[in-house]
Amino acid sequence: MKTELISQAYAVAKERYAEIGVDTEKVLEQLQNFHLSLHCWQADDVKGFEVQAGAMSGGIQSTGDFPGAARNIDELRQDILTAKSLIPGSHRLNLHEIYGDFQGKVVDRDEVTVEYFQSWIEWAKENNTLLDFNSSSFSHPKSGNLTLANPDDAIRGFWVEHTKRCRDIANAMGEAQGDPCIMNLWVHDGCKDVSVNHALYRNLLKQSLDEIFEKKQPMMKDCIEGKVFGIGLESFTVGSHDFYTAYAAKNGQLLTIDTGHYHPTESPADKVSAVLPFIDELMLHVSRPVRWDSDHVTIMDDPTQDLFSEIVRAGALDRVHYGLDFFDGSINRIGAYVIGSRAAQKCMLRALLEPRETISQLELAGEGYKVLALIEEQKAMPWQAVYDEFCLRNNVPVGQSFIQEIDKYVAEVTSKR
Ligand code: RNT
Ligand code: ZN
Repeated sequence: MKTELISQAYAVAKERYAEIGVDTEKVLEQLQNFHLSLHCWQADDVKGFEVQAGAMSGGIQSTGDFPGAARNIDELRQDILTAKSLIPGSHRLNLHEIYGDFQGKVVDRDEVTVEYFQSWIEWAKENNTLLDFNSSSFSHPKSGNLTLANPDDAIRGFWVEHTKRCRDIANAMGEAQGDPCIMNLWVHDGCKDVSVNHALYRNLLKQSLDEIFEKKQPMMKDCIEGKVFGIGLESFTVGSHDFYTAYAAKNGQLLTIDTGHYHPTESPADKVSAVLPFIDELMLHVSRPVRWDSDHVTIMDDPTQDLFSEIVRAGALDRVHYGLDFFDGSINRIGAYVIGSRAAQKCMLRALLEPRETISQLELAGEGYKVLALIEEQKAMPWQAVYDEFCLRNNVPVGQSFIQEIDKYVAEVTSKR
């Protein structure tokens, strides 16, 4: 694409937005400061690098076996750097515990220490990347249906120990990078069928969380993620959205909103202003549920747009951490990262370009049709020219031209795996 054309289109867009009181230069600056946390697990279908790794479990599933998945830590790092080179801006990397550098050793989850993440810390530093972290309670012989809510003390204790150790690792990452590492806690605990022990399981989960969060960890932040159900655990989820919202509000954790974790007609976007008066910060897991929590690649759909618009409208940009959480094994995985990340950025860009103040005043003045008119008009404003300019300024391919870069990477790298 010709650079002059992009610049000309941007110049026109800048004028058009200036007419409605929006400063695109300021918005471009805001977009530059909008950092996604790229999830490492799209690169290998959530397998990780444990020597003793078994089958995937815990109610989640990655479907498809598109060739070229990362098979080891070096391939995964190379894939992440390639994806990052095609996404404008600077972004964090979100690791799961099972992605440690175990160096051929069997390290059980209750034995993990920061030593196995030292090479990640160094890699991140060399590549100017900040790290986030997750405890991993799935895909393990002790995962079963219940982990932190297990009435068997030995199993519950095992997962409490794992999660405590993960917090130590996250804190060490935070210290090393001079920026708090955000650690997400999600467990699949639930029941496949009717059960009479819901209260028992929830009290056990609360007890486990109390034990886990007892230790103060100044360089990490804890976030907790609920969901509706997992595969094979359809009837009951111990860590539901209500459970974690109440826990986070009472105890000061961050709440994770995964866009695939609600009932199909429930709006994740609507949670933002509902919980922010009580919860200081949110973590997002931006994904795309198709009929269930399928974790399809994020696109610019209405739910994603609504979510980012609600954050901007709530003035909460700096109270939210922007994690991605999709894993599609049926398409090129680098392509998945690039499409999903760019879609999230475009939604954020459109949210930032909205003439909020004007629309807000009209709404307060009771000018209903004008509010609707302006919101409708925004959809056809030249936001795309602003995004192209953003790519150009960040030296990444503009528009669809990232496709040929991925083709090249396939030819040179992933097709040889
Ligand atoms: C599962 C949760 C969880 C996982 C990752 C791998 O439903 O969304 O966040 O996807 O931790
Ligand atoms: Zn999630």
